[in-house]
Amino acid sequence: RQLVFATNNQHKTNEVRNLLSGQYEILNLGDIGCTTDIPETADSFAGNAELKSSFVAENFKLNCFADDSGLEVKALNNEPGIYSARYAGQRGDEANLNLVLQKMQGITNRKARFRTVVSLIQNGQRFLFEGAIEGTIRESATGGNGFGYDPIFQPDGYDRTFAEMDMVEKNLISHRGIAMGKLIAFLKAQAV
Ligand code: ITT
Repeated sequence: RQLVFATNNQHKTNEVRNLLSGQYEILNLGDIGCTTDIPETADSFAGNAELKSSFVAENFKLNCFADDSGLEVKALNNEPGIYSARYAGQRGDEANLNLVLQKMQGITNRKARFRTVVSLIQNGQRFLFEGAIEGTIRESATGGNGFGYDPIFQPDGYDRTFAEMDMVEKNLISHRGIAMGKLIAFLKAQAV
């Protein structure tokens, strides 16, 4: 069975493929020949996730799901939030995480959370699934796995960053893992 994941992000694709391996073949935007950079102009994760999934549903006539996600840092008024992918002005994980580290210099409240909202469009109907994980922002980056802000995010209850975990361990606790778990449960409940 195939499921279309409306993303250009190869890291997200890999994480979701790992979660759904054996159950679904995941096709991302590249796999369905969608070369458009879908505009993300909404003011929330849910709104942007719906823009991405709607674009594919309308233009490709396919059921699909999309993920909009990001890092919310308490002391930075929940920035970078929906601007996570381009916080430092353009795409680039290193520049983005360095900007967070720079803004957090001297700040003792290091609380942060990762959030994901998944939008599913199924036969014209829309569904949302959310996941979040609480943690703290490290003083410096550590670890080589994952992507984005993983090297500076330490989930509560762990002494390692997401970038020091392998994909399976991160997926078990991450915002995306939680949201995808809800999507999978929803799809399973339908498959009677
Ligand atoms: P698509 O829109 O094509 O799915 P994107 O990278 O543009 O890919 P978003 O608009 O949802 O995705 O931006 C999410 C950004 O938030 C992402 O580029 C990372 O910088 C950050 N992010 C999201 N999930 C993350 C994770 O699990 N680990 C680290 N950083 C993450």
